[in-house]
Amino acid sequence: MFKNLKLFGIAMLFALLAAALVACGGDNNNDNNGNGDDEEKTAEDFGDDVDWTITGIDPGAGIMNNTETAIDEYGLDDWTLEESSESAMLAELQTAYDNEEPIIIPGWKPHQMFEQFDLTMLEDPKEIYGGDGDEILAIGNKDFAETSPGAAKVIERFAEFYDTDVEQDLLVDINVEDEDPEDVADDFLEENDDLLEEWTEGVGDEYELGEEDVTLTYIAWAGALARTPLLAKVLEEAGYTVDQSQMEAGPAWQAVADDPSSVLTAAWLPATHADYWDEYEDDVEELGTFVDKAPLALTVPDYVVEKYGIESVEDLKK
Ligand code: PBE
Repeated sequence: MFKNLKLFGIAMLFALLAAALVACGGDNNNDNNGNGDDEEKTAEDFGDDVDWTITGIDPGAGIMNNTETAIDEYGLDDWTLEESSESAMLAELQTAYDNEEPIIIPGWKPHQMFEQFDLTMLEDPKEIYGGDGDEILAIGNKDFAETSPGAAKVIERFAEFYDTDVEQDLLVDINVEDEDPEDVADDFLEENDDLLEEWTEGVGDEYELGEEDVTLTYIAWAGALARTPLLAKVLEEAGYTVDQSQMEAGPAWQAVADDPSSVLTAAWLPATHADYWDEYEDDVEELGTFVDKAPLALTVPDYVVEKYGIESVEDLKK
């Protein structure tokens, strides 16, 4: 009996040892090979899995500056923000999403990416990205309204009508249905000739045309690529010759500050373009608000939230 007990004790010891080994082995599995897919991963695993890299866009974008600020303010010392362009970022997002691979990007609405993918905007308790969202504005040179009063009136009316839903529809037609932005604008105006009439009413009459050459300055971001050609056509219908001029964000703000015939169609205020506003506010003025609440945030696919348990920018800290 005693002997049996002793044997039992030894067996128990082995069993415990074995259990301990399995536990260690389990951990290793999770870290080192792909077998841990079903297991809960941590925010730190997420950092490792994306090489501590945020896939960014063009360096002039305000959301890039704000992301650098977020890295500082949330103490994300291990993270780097990679610069590229919106289209390159979207291509990477598409590939990651197709393969259910982790990725983190600066995101904003309205944007077709929220139509194409299931995405989560991470919480930003410090409101580095401006809380509820920015306004998307038409900003003209400070002399624009005096130089081309009719155009200023058209822009004001157009912007008053325009909103998130209108933009989201244009974005989907262009980027999901793959339609040409000029055709999308033509179709819109064909279907809404009553609006066109409203927007151009009294222009050249009650509201003088003034200087007839107008430059719409924009940046190659999806929303601007959708709304600028539409506004250009409306202004042409009102009697203007419109030049659409694509630039990087910094030069775009500068061009509008310098040129009385110029209007920026992609100003995000008060948060995202705060630096540009501080620099140029004396030389420009608001002509209208296209979208009154456009939120921005670091953004991940929903499967990242589920797999790594990340919900807030704070969770990215090592
Ligand atoms: N964006 C799109 C811009 C504003 C519009 C968010 C990339 C920016 O960050 O400046």
